[in-house]
Amino acid sequence: MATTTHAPQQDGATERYDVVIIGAGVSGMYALHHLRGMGLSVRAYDGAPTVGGTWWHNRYPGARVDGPSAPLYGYTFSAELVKEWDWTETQSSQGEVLAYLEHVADRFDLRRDIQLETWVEDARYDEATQRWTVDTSTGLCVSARFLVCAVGALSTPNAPDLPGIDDFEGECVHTGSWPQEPVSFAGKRVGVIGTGSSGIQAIPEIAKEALHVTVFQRTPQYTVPARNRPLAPEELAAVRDNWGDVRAGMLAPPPPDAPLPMMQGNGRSAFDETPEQRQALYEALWEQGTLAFVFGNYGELLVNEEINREVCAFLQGKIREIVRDPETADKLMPDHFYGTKRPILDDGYYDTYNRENVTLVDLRQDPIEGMTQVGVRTATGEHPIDVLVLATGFDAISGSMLRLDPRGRGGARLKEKWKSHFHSYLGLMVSDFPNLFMIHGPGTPGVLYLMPLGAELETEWIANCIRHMHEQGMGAVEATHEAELDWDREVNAIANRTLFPKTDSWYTGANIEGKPRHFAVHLGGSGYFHRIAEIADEGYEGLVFHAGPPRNG
Ligand code: N01
Repeated sequence: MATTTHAPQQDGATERYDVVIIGAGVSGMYALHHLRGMGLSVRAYDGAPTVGGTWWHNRYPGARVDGPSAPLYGYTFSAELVKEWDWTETQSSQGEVLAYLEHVADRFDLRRDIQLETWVEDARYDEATQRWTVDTSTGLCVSARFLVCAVGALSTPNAPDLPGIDDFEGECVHTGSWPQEPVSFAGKRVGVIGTGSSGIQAIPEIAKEALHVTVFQRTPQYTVPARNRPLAPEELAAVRDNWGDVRAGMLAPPPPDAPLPMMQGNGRSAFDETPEQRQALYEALWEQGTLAFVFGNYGELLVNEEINREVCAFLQGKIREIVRDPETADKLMPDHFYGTKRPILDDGYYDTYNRENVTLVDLRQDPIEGMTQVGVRTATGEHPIDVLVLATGFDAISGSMLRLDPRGRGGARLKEKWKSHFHSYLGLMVSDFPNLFMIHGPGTPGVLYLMPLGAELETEWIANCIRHMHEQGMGAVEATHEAELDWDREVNAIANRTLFPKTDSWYTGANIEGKPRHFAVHLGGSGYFHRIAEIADEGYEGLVFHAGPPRNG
């Protein structure tokens, strides 16, 4: 099904495609594969020197996935791919995930339609031609009927504004844009700002190599042992031999009586068990490690304050057990509801504070005042360092779309539209931005579902919408304002039944100064995908289709 042409056409300086995809990470790669498979002419652009997106940029020591690699952190669309890729650990390292994505790029011949080291600098819609024009950092200007933004939910690094940073004579690196050359910590004094997933993975690894590590912690975090280990061949075989059932299980709708669709828990109610039975479960889950601590827990975990507090107390007890110095243990004590910031897995994080070469600075007591030539200055004095590691996270979910700041109908700017709220319809489309689709945008389950599978399902929805337009002879599609408001109500209604909005986190935008504060993740789990499929089946309620395409469009 080609609406324009399979091969790009030259139109002056402008190449023309049916679809331009921004980003060649997990989502962009699948979007390219799937949309190209429909017969559309598709071109993907990425600023990095290779495919992989997040898995290229986040090469800090200790980076690895936190779900089971097989089958959860891989594509599901090809049973052959599942059969031929041998994951070696239960939670793959960054290097292994990147190698997998490189393999996928070769296996499905994606590279011929991906232009790397090409940053999309501007994207604007022309209502008369119903096309997007895209300018890139290489000077190339292309035109496409559809713009698919696979820009990543966690790909715009957030770097704190540190007074005096330009005077600092040491090295400064960010976990989310790690240098291509290896960073050596041997014999060096290292400062790490940030104790989210990235910091908690990196700190124990850096501490093994560095002369000294000073951790600057603003918010203490709960973390549970990752218990990563080699994947046994029979475990991989069990996934492969039952692939149909495994995939169907991943797609199954949540039970209607689940306390929270995205987290059904172990099927037992905490209130049907004695306090002793509950403690025994927490202990068993701690021993098991992995995200089983969340998903094998009671379904009430993320919706009931009393049960959540009990789990917090259990984890706080673990911190006191592990960390020998009581003052350090006090500083490490989190006080938010467990799971309302992204749950974290670690390999020896709390134990790292028992090392002689690690110091913890509690920024709530002793805030950073700025950088000097030789280190970090806090209220109580100077901490000399040679390397500063910023593990300070991302302008998440909406940040990369805002950085792109596309211009929709009549020059409408996304930054302006999203000044106080990240409105979207289904998390896939934005009113006033016809023919623009997002993958893992605000209003999708995004980061709270299986990212590769979510990308596949969102792409397939987008593909079906494009097919529908083609069949109906339509040239443009966009969401209505009313549909966006309704979607927002739906996202909020689910979130407000949970403890998530009670905590400052990057889910709510609270990690970025001045960012609108609201919870922008759909907590429907697999139910979200059933919901959007239903909307498509019932005739795309909430979308407006405009006739077209115009002649020569
Ligand atoms: O980022 P974060 P991340 N001064 O935002 C602190 C995914 N991921 O890169 O909590 C001082 O979680 C900030 O403090 P606070 C995963 O979804 C997955 O670690 O805002 N401190 C916090 O401690 C994850 O959730 C994997 O008060 C400052 C830290 O920096 C997401 O990416 C691995 C500061 C940032 O934590 C983001 O994780 C890694 C400042 N000015 C990442 N600004 C796996 O799959 C920020 N902080 C395992």
